[in-house]
Amino acid sequence: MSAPMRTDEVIQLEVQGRVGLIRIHRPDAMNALNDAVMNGLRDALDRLEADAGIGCAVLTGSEKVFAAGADIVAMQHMDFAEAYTTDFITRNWERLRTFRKPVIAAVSGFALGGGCELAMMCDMVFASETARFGQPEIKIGTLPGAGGTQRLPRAVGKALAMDLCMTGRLMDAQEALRAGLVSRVLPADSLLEETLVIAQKIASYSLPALMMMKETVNRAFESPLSEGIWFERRMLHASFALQDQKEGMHAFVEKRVPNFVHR
Ligand code: CO8
Repeated sequence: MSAPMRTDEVIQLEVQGRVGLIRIHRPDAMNALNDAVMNGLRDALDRLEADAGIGCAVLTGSEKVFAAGADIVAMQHMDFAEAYTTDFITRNWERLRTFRKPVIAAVSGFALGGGCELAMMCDMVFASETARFGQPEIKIGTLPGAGGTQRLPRAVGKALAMDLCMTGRLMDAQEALRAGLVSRVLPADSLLEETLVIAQKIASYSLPALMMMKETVNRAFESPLSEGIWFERRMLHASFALQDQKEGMHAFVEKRVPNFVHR
């Protein structure tokens, strides 16, 4: 692993080749998400987005916990006026949603409440065998507030989303895999290593093609099928303007490895 681009108390960012690894690090509070974490995450994502040498990001926590949700200690006295006027959540929690490069959540241990929501904002979730997902906000008298009621039903269907949100129960990695919340379950001791290998593979592909693909897949959640298909077609046509498309197809025909230049 190369020298860290940035390390601070709660968010650690390091670069390995074309991959940026972001680690949430609040071990004393189960990686609970507060302004410092979310501002640090925003800064790290800004940095990776601006760096043309980065093709993929990985977001992770520790082996024990990805993130146990929003910081309950920090939220306990917040009243409506403060939450509303300061635009709690929206003001700094959603940078991940607008990040345009591929991002993988590598989840080990608990991903609860805002932690589960953060994972769901990523393009893919890889889970270790120890991962536990849940939206337990009901147990503390509230409800998900960072997209949980919207992304969870889209990922796992209404019945299971209601079950998880209304009972607050946790879902293990295998159930999350069956339900479609995660795409892979990996051994706990090699989760990060294997995720980074996959991230490097993704980052070796044409960055503009990946970005166009991400934008197009996300359209599936924002538009009717015919609109989504139309958008996909236009993006496909647009990809023919990329140097990387010419290189990729020529390399295939010439039976050689393509040399993508990310243009
Ligand atoms: N916030 C703050 N501190 C936390 C949090 C949290 N979410 N989770 C754990 N901690 C702290 C504990 O208080 C404890 O601190 P201390 O050592 O000082 O007592 C330390 O982390 C270790 O926690 P536990 O002793 O509880 O560890 P366990 O291994 O026994 O349990 C759990 C681990 C299961 C993860 C447990 O800590 C837990 O249930 N945490 C809370 C999970 C939760 O309810 N998450 C949802 C939070 S709300 C949310 O995310 C919604 C956001 C949107 C809100 C919108 C409002 C408008």
